[in-house]
Amino acid sequence: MNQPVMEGLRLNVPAYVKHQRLIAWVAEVAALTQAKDVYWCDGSEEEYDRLCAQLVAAGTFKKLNPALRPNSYLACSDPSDVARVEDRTYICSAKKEDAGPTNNWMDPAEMRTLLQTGDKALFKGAMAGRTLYVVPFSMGPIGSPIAHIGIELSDSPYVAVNMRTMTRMGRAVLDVLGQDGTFVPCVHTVGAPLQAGQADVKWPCNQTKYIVHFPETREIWSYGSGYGGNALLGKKCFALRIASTMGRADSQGPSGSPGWLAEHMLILGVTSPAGKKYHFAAAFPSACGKTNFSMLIPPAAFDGWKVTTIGDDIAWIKPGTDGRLYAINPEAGYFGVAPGTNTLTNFNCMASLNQNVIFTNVGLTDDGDVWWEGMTDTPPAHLIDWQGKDWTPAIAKETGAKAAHPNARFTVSAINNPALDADWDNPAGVPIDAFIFGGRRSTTVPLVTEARDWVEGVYMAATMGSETTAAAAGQQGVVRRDPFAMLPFMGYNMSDYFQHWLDMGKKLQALCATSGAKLPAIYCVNWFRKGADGKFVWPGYGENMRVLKWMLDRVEGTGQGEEHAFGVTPRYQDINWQGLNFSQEQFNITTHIDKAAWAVEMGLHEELFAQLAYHLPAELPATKAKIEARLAAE
Ligand code: SAT
Ligand code: MN
Repeated sequence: MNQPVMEGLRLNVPAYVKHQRLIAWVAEVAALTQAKDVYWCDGSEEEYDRLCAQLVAAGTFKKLNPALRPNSYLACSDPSDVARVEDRTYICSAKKEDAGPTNNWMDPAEMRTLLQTGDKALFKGAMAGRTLYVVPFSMGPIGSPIAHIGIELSDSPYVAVNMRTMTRMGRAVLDVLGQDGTFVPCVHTVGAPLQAGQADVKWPCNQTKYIVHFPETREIWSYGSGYGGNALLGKKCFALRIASTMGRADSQGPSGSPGWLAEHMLILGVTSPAGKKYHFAAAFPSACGKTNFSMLIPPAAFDGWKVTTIGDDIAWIKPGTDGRLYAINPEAGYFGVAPGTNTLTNFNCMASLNQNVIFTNVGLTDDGDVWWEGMTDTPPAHLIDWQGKDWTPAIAKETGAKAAHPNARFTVSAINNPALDADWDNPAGVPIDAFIFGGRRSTTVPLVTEARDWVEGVYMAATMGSETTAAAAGQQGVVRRDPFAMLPFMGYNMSDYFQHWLDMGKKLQALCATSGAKLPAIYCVNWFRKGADGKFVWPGYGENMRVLKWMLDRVEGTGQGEEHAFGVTPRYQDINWQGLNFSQEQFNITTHIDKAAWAVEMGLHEELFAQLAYHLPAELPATKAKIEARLAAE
């Protein structure tokens, strides 16, 4: 039966859908949520245009001036729905300790009562009056052995069109799924049912929000938000939280597989003038410049060097039999932060945004284009801000009103990026030469430090701190520990994750011993140190190439540096300064190790380890003791 009919609701199953379990699940969710009808996304351009036109008619989208920004739209969200909600995000593993102390946890049975089965279950009737969109998507190239399929059932057409850009979405995915393929079920509702005759609002959502993961059954249920990582479930929910549990589970199975890693990392390629290609994977917390770093343009002094983008946010990393780690970008688009992006900070990104873009929460200029803080030196004389209010530079000065929300975003396909790497879509992935871990720290942490070995690198990543940003709801600018930049995205116990990294290191080392390959080097960076005047000392952006080059010299065994308590840092003369006026004194500010600040920092590492004591690998406190002994001796 391909067209089951439920009370007043046709499932509208296309003839090409052969997966009975999928159809039964769609029917079940449609019945639970009382969706008005069901629409199966085929992923075509025609469909995208139609859904966008529908969003324009509903007032969710404004079509931008086609002469200035062809085929592009602006969505402005409800002011309460502008970022990920970490305090509403749950890992509902059967055992609390498997979620660990860094995640919110609720007993899965209790959560299911709350969401699905209880008298007042939130999903009951949640899609009334709305269409349920079936969004089949592949994380990774369709049909690739490293890709995984998800199906998102959402009552948000905004989600459907964003998913088309951010993932490989549509009919081709269902073709691969066939009659019985495995998929991660993702259910999403904005939580705003419509009564008969009730008019819709431009951005439906609910004050109550739940972003829920059931790791054992690999399910995602998201309620109440239409925004970003809360609603585009392929991204943080699947590609990080669920995928991280999948990668570790693989290492525990009978196959003897070392498992794999799902990381909050950009992936970039660097090609030398001689044509030698290197790959970096770099983890930074949200809104700390991953997109900019992944699209970096080297300064003029690095003539002949080229940086290319494989991914800007997420990496799935698998060991090869040669002991090298191969990374793919599971996504197909960028959901990047708009404010601060301009032709100087990220030329390639600005070029990517010329057409076929969905902007969310930026300002609308009088000629029907977009603007955000930092886009141009001179702001437009007037615009409509992201909250629909008149905005002028004078108003901004007086009230502090922003044209764009600080977490305003663009959604754009990877293929728009002029710096896209030729291997970005290669199912085999790219071999990683070095990992970079970077927090946003105005003090304490030096510009760049190389770990002396894998364990020291894992220690650096595990103890990383960063000042909070607008990407998550809550207070900003507060330093918190953000291990591996994964704090909000870990799908299981953080200490077990540290162990997985350490175990992986050991297994890779054994493989490398046979193949002659080298383990990736590990670096810790901080672009964000401030001087006494409160300004950033390091110029960042394209100038980060100078730091990348030092890392490559180290990888090649030619780069020099100075050993200190935490690892190896370049001396002033070890970096190529050609074309940049950056004094030894400025450099010292970015690299200075303040003993008192580090005593405080080590206390914070201690606090983190106390919090993560359950299953904390012994190597980490042992590394800490070594660092402390070195600090005391210096
Ligand atoms: O909202 S998202 O999770 O997609 C973006 C981010 O916080 O990194
Ligand atoms: Mn991110």
